[in-house]
Amino acid sequence: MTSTGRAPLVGVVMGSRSDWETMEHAASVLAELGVPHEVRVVSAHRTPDLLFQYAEQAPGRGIQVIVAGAGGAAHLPGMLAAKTRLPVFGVPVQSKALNGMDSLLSIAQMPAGIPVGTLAIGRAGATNAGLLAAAVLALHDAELAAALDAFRARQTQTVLDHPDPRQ
Ligand code: RP5
Repeated sequence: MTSTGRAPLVGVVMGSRSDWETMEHAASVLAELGVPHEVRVVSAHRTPDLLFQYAEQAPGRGIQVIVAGAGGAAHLPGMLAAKTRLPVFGVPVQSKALNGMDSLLSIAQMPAGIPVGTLAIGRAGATNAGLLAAAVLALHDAELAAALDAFRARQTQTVLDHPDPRQ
């Protein structure tokens, strides 16, 4: 159960606690839209058995979309996708050594047959992964569709209300 008392529909998963600084932006946009979600650290390399268990159990627990962030040799999104047919959106976390190019290529270059929807490196990717997860759920949820439309309208209005970048 989530803090709202509803079963989570989105699993926000990351390879390390150190990814939270990035992945909190996926969680916060889901919270803003009222999407029940859970947040878990599941490492492809340090906790491989937990990864398998998470992917296998997620559909039965009501999870409909997985947002997975990882950095460096970022195998988490791809391995989750290999173990579940739920849609997986991958967020490349910006790594120190290679600025996230390693994460991006690790997540994007999946072999044909096991897709991962890959977002941008870092905060923008995490935010957009949350928005994409919400958009998938909104296909069958009119209230959420309205919340997404309102989010976009607010975003548009904010830009229109501040046309001068010096102010
Ligand atoms: C990856 O290794 C994680 O996703 C993280 O981005 C990176 C570094 O992890 P820590 O060493 O900070 O735990 O598995």
